[in-house]
Amino acid sequence: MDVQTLIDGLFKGDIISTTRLISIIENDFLKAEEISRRIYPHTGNAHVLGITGPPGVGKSSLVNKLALEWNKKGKNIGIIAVDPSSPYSGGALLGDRIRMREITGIKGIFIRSMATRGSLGGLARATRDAINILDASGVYDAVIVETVGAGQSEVQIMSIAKTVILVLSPGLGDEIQAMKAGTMEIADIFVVNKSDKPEALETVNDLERMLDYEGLNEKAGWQPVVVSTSSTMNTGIDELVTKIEEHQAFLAGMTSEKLHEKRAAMELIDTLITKIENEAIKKAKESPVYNELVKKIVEKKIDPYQAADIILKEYMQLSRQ
Ligand SMILES: Nc1nc2c(ncn2[C@@H]2O[C@H](COP(=O)(O)OP(=O)(O)OP(=O)(O)O)[C@@H](O)[C@H]2O)c(=O)[nH]1
Ligand SMILES: [Mg+2]
Repeated sequence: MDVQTLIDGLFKGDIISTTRLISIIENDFLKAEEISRRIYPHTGNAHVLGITGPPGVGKSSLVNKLALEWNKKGKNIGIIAVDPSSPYSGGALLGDRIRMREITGIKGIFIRSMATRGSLGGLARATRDAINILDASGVYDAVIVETVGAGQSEVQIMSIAKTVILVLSPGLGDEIQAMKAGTMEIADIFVVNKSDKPEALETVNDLERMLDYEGLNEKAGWQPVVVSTSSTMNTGIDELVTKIEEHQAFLAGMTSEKLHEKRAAMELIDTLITKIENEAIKKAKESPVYNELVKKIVEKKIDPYQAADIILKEYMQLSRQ
C-alpha cells in the first residue's frame, strides 16, 4: 500500500494504517521524512505527556492505570513505550506487553512499543514521528510516551512533551540525588509510585524538601507538584489525572508562543542533526578510502580520530565544489 493511502486511512482513524505508518517511520528514514512532511500540518491537537523515571519504578504499570482512568472519562489515549536499551529490548518489551495487557484491545486506547534497531536518525526522531502520527490521526486526546529517564535521547523525546511526569519510587534517595540536575528540571509533576510501601511518605517529604531547596518549585509560573500513587492498589490515579488536567489548563492559559517556539527550535535542530548525521555516514561509506581506513584502524596503524579527520577533510572539499 502506498504512503498516501495509509495517510488517508490514518485521518479516518484506521488503526491498521496507523500501525503501518509507525512501522515505516521506524525502519525507513526517507519515507519517514515524506510521511512527517504530509502529516505535520495536522499535528498539535493531542496533549503530549512524557512519563520518565528510573528503571522499575512502575512507569508502565502507572501508564496502564492512567490510561484506564482517563479512558473512563471518555478520552482516547495513545501510548508509546520507548525502550532505548536495545540489547535487552526483547525481554523488556515483552514485560511491557504483559504489564499493559490490561489495556490492549480496549477501544480508545492504542499502545505501541518502540526500540532502537540501529535505525538511521535514531530513537528520538522515530519516537517524535510516531507521536506526530498519533496526534495527526485526530483520534487521541492525549499521547503518553514512556521512557527510562537516562540518556540524551530521553531528554530529546521529553522536549516535545507538553507535560512531563517524573516517576520515582520509595527508597531511591541516591537516584534522586544523581538525576536532580537534568531530569528534575524538566518535570512538571513528580509522582512517588508504590506508595503502598511504608517508606513512601519519607520519599515524598524528601522530594518536596529538595524541590524547595533546589528552587525548582517555580517553573515559568507553574508550581511542580508531588503526587503519591500506587499502580497496584490503584490509588492516587484520579489525583494524577486532575494534576495533569490542571497543568494542561495552565499551559492553555499562558501565552504559549515562547513555548511553541522553543519546541519548534528543538525540532529544527534535532532534524538538522539527524540529516547531517545521515549525510555524514553516507559520504563516509562512499569515500574511496573508507575500507582502507577501517582496516588501518583494526591494525592500529591509525586511530579513529585521524581517520575521521581524513574523511571530514575530503567531505569539506566535496561540499565546497
Ligand atoms: N508495590 C508496588 N509495586 C509496583 C507498583 N507499580 C509497579 N510495581 C511493580 O514494580 C515492578 C516494575 O513495574 P513496571 O511498571 O514495569 O516499571 P517500569 O518503571 O515501567 O519499568 P521499566 O520500564 O523496566 O523501567 C513490577 O514488578 C510491578 O508489579 C506499585 O504501585 N506498588
Ligand atoms: Mg516500563
